[in-house]
Amino acid sequence: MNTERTLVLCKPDTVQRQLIGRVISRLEEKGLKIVGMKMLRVDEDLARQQYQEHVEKSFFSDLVSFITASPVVAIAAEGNNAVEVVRRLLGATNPQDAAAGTIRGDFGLNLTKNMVHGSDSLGSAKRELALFFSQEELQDYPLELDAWL
Ligand code: IDP
Ligand code: MG
Repeated sequence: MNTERTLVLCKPDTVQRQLIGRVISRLEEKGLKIVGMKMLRVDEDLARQQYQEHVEKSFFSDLVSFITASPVVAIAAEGNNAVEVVRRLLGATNPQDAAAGTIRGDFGLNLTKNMVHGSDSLGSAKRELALFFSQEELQDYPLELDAWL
């Protein structure tokens, strides 16, 4: 087992299109454990920190306008190789290229408004989780289905 935690964001388009539950279902169905979740408004400062690698890119201002335009839902997801597993669940960055069966492949067509974010490495995951969650906001608990039936 290589248990990891990663950050998933339901971006503003997911919130506006009322698809938050569909994204959460994909994570849960895969067997990932949700260990933190909150709705918040990303401000420009947080957007710059979250997307620091893209500040020089031509699309950066569009990206910041988009990500700050409406609340997002931040999710901390835990599981075996969670970072890579989540990236595969999300699909390619451009929803037009994303495979059917992935979230981006199934729900969108717009390169900027591509529904979801997932950390791209374990290092990014640690950095990004710390941007969105305090230690106290992340839960440690076992999944014990049988005990709850
Ligand atoms: P990722 O979300 O799959 O990791 P990144 O290359 O890190 O993709 O880009 C971050 C976000 O910036 C994307 O999810 C998308 O919302 C937006 N984006 C990426 N490339 C472009 C582009 O060429 N034009 C407009 N928006 C883009
Ligand atoms: Mg990225």
